[in-house]
Amino acid sequence: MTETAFELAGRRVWVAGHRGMVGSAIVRRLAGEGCEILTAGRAALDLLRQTEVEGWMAETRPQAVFLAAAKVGGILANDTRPAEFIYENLAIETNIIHAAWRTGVEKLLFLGSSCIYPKLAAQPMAEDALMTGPLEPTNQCYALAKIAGIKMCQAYRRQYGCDFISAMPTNLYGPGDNFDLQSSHVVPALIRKVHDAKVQGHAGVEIWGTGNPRREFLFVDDLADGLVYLMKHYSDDQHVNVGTGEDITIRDLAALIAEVVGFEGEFVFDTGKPDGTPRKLLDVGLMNGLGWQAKTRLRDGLRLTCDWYLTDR
Ligand code: GFB
Repeated sequence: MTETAFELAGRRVWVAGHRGMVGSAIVRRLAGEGCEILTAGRAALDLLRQTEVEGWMAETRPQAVFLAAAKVGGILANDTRPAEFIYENLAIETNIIHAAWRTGVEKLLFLGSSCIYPKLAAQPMAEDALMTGPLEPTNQCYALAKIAGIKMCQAYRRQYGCDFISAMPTNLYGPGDNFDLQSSHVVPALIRKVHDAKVQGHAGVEIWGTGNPRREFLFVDDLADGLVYLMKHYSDDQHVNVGTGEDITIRDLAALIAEVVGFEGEFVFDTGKPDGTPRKLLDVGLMNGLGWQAKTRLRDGLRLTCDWYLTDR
């Protein structure tokens, strides 16, 4: 770890994946940093094509990169489309990390996910739980791609001296999330289902699985703040967990969303759908020790996300 701050002011900073929930939050967070923000839309740059990525980076010469571009989705999308998740994530990270080395990027931050840890890892999950046991089957293709990304950053640091770091966020939610019921994560899915039930006067809302799994939820603008903090203050090959350090059952999450939305009906559990990992709670001791903590309470973040869904989507 180095204490030396990496200044963003005056630098060209590429946010790869700027249209996604995480990328757009990073762009919002960078607005006050005095840097030049670079973005590339899909029509201009296909991240799955190595020569395009190398050509674009050689031309635009980013000095720092937030690698937030990824194929992401909820439990069902991961379980039913594993080829897309392994191929697209491996291709995107390989293309960008390799081109970052070739074009002399000064600092790169790669984003993973808490699903890199073993299905039955001891809770809360510290960074050293990586590769200590079998992965959760519903998302192992995504997890393997993300583990490869961490290893690439470590390898390029070791062999070439690149200042490439990795952050592992817990489950995320917030403005800009995907509200499609087949491919989304649980928070946007339940906001949409609960809101629709309220408006249409339905008495029940369906929840996948048993409602017993526990998850930790981080508001995406908190994540963006943590990522900028790491970019400026952290330089090491150890990946860093980013979360709140608190978790909740899916059943209680649903009740909280119902409260925020103002829905008074019942929840019905579809146990034909997978639960996934029984519990995913990150040990955030390393990140807290670096001087950063999440700020947004779950209830407040859910309110902001509902507002965005109803007004800005
Ligand atoms: O958010 P989610 O899809 O992600 O599901 P994972 C979390 C839990 O909520 C699971 C339950 O136990 C789901 O069965 N759930 C209940 C629902 N109702 C719903 C619903 O309507 N929609 C959804 N989507 N879930 C993903 C991974 O796992 O999380 C990825 O597949 C990634 O790889 C991501 O790590 C953060 O936490 O289960």
